[in-house]
Amino acid sequence: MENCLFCKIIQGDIPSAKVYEDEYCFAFRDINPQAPTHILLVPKMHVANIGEACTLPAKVQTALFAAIEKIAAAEKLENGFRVVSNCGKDACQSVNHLHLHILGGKQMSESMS
Ligand code: DGP
Repeated sequence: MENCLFCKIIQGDIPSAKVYEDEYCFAFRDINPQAPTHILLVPKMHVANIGEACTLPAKVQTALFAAIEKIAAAEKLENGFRVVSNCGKDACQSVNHLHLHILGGKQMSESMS
């Protein structure tokens, strides 16, 4: 997708701190971390947000969930982690390419809003 920040990161046109890549997914450290570990996991195929995730091929959906598990293990998040995906204006989504925030490395609050 032209003019998509995360498509440019996936293609390597914009540098990032990559932590994981496979045929369908790419993951990199958030530029503005909100936890000791804060990773963005994205599908290489462009969709705007999690509200459109069902349009991704099943193999891509499966790869995303498998990647969460691999990244959590690689980052040693054995005490737990949180996965967040902001969707649309009310959720303050700022980049319109589906991304899953993987947050961990500290005790988080029970509040999610
Ligand atoms: P959201 O607000 O849910 O759309 O999250 C977008 C995230 O993307 C936000 O936490 C900051 C991160 N971000 C924005 N621009 C860049 C960038 O150029 N590089 C990296 N690594 N992260 C970025």
